[in-house]
Amino acid sequence: MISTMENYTSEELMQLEDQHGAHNYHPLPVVLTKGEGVYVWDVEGKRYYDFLSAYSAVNQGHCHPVIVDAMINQAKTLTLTSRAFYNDVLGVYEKHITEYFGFDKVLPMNTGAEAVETAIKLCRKWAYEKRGIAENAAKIIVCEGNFHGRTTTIVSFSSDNDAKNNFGPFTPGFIKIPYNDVKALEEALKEENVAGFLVEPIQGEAGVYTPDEDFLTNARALCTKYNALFIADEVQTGIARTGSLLAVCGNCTCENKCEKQATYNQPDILILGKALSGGVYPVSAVLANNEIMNVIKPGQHGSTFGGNPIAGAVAVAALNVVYNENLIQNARRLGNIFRSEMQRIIEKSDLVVKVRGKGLLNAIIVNDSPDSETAWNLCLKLRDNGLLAKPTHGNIIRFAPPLVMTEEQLMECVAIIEKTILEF
Ligand code: IF1
Repeated sequence: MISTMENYTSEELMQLEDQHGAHNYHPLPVVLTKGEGVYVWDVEGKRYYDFLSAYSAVNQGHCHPVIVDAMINQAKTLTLTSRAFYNDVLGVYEKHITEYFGFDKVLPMNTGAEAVETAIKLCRKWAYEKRGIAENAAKIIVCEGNFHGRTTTIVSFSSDNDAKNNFGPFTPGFIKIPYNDVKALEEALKEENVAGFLVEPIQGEAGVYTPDEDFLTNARALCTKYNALFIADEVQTGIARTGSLLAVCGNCTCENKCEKQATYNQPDILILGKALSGGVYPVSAVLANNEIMNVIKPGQHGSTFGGNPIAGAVAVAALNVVYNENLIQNARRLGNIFRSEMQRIIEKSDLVVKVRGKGLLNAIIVNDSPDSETAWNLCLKLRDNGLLAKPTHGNIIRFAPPLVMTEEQLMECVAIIEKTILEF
C-alpha cells in the first residue's frame, strides 16, 4: 500500500521526484502542500504569495470554494460518460461559454495544447472545404518566440531549440514571421494557401512581450482582407488575466461580459485553457462561429475526457467567479499600480532595467545576460522573503499573481520585491 500521508520533509520529497520522476522540469526548490487564494504553504508550514498562479491557471485564486464545490458535487454524481452518450451538463456548459464569449459554438478539450491542435485542424479543414485550398497545401502563419504547447506538431513551429531539438521529424505547413510585425504579416498573407494566423495576443513564455497597441487590430483586419482565419491563443492571456476578458479585446472597457465593443478584435477561432477551470481540473476549449465550426462532422475529432461533466461544471463555476468577483477590473486596476511601483523600484536599482505587461500579467527584465543565474538567484531570495516567482527565459521574471489579490496584499508583495531587489 503506497501511503501519500507520510510526513516527508521538503528535501525527501524533492529526492523522491528526482529518483522516480522524469527530469522534464527544473522547479524552484520549494515543496508546496496547501493553496488558498493568493497564498500557498510549503511542507514546513511557511506561507508564500504565489506570483506565478500556475502560469495563469489559478486566476480565481487557489482552491476557490465555489469552483471546488462544483467539482466535488459533480464528482459525486457523474464524472464521465464519454461522448458516446449525452449528459445533462455538457449542453448547459456549451450554452454558457458560447454566450459568455460571443461565439456560436465550442469544441471542448482538456489541455491547452490539445485545444491549439484542435484549432490547427479546424483551420486547415475550413481552408480545404470552404476556401478550396488544395489538399495538404494549407499553411498557417505563426510568430517567432511562440509558445503554444508541447505536442510534436506544435513544437514543429517553435523557435525554442530546447522545445524542439531531437523531436523530429516535424509537421510541415507553417510560416514563421517576427512577432508584432504587421508588414511581415501582410507579406506572409499574400503567399498562396495561407489558411490562418495563430498568435498569442501577448507572448507569455517569450517574456511577456506586449505588442504595439494596434498590432492585434491590424492582424484582425489583414486576416479579413486576405480571407485567412485569425486564431487567438488566449490559454495564458485570457479570462481576465490582462485586465480585459480577453487580451485581444485591446483596451475594451466592458464591465464583464463581452459586449463586442468597437475595439474588440474578435478572432475567428478562440483558444482557452488554464483559468477556464480555475486550476482545479484540465479544461480547454475552442470557440468559433458555425461557418467554421460546422466543418467538423461526427467522428472527425474529439477526446475521451473532452467536455466531461466535471469539466463542464467546473468551467461554469470558474467563469461565474470571474464575473461575480469583478476580476477583470481588479486585474486592470492592480496591474497599473504594480507596473508603476515596479517602475519606481527600477529607478532606485540597477539590478532591474524594465517592467512590461498588461493587467496582472507582467515581467521584469533583470540587468544581466539571459544565460546568467541572476534571475534564478533573485527568485530564490524572493522565495526566502515569502514570494514565489520563476524566470521565464534567463533574465526575465514573470510576475502573475491570482486576480483575486487585494490592493493591500499587492502592496505587501511590492514591498517584498523591493526589499529583495535592494538587498540583492
Ligand atoms: C509547462 C510555458 C507558459 C500557453 C499558451 C498553449 C499552452 C500554454 C499561450 C499549452 C501553456 C504552460 C505550459 C507549462 C508552463 C506554461 C508556460 F512556460 F510552458 F510556456 F505559461 F508560458 N498556449 N503554457 O502558455 O497549454 O497544454 O500546458 O495546458 O509546459 O510547464 P497546456
